[in-house]
Amino acid sequence: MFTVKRWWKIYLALACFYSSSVFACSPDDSNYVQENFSNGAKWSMCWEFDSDEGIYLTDITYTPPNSTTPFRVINEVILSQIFVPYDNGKDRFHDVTDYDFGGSMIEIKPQNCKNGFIERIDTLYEDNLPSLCIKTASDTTLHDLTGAPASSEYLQLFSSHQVGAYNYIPDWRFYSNGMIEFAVGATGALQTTVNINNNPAREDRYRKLGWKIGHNTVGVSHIHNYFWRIDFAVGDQENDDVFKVLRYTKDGNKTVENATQITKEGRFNHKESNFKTWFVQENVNSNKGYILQPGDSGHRFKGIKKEKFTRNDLHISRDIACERYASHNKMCNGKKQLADFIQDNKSIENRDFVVWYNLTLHHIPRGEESPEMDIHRNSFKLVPRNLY
Ligand SMILES: [Cu+2]
Repeated sequence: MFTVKRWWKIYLALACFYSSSVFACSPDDSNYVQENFSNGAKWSMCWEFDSDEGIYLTDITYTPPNSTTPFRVINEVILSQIFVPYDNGKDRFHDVTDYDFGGSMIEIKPQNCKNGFIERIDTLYEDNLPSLCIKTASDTTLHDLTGAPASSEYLQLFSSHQVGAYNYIPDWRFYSNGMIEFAVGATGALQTTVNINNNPAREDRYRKLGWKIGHNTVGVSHIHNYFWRIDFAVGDQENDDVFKVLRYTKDGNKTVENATQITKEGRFNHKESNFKTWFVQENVNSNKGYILQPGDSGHRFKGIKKEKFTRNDLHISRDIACERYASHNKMCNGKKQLADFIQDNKSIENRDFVVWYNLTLHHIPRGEESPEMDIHRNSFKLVPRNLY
């Protein structure tokens, strides 16, 4: 067993260190979270609430084991859209911007947040709603070199959003080894089901669009596209971060790394054949940074003509505040979707940039998911490199 010291609010001398002009989020703030782990590492951040995206996180820093210096990683990360087009071609939901994703937060009960703390939030419809669980957990399946049991601890923040029949669970995890995992789980009930009225022709038609989940019902297949907007600030300064594409290519019997620095806004795709991944580096002279390790990337949904924001796995753009949502973005000089934010000739060198990453899940309903659905969870990881 491990003991994790929990410091929700710290009013110590450290405050002046953290609350310098660089850090907008201070230990004095009621939305400040800090977790100290048994290996000596720490994570700290602030959470915020918005009626569209719900919970988002700012000022995320990691202090490696055996260090007393917090290393800044991310200025702000938000869930910037959940786009759910159905295989019937008609239903196309933009859940974050169009369905009050933040306002649809529901109460988290203590049994869902064991060993944790539930923050109360004023949503559009309810004041003081206990709806953000902040807790620590541990992966105890690890073993060390000698085979002795070991564990990896993590800080977890999650909320639950009732959107139609679905419950979406944005889940943010920060591990004691410096790794980050961003995820969305989906549970609740299937949204679109069709009664086939014992009509064989109708059954035939709908079976092609989904799966028979009951005597007289077909669940319509659909895609969950999750988008995150990550404003990195690796190592304090946000304007000197460097973005690189890492490719691992064959050189005879060997596999060698090829790193290419990206200097302009752009669109990128994951490619399994060369283990392609991405690296956000502290600055040109530093080897410290975070690798974006793709998750659930076996398939990509490409939408119809007007859904250009679905065409790529990752985008980079300058950090422009009103460019916030991957689709149905409002009031931003006519820029309505991610594809509008990217201009190939715009330099990101020595500028603050944001990374947009998205995942696709083709959800084919099963009888086992009715009337209640197991959680399906999609995630990706940010993995530290050369931090300690
Ligand atoms: Cu689904």
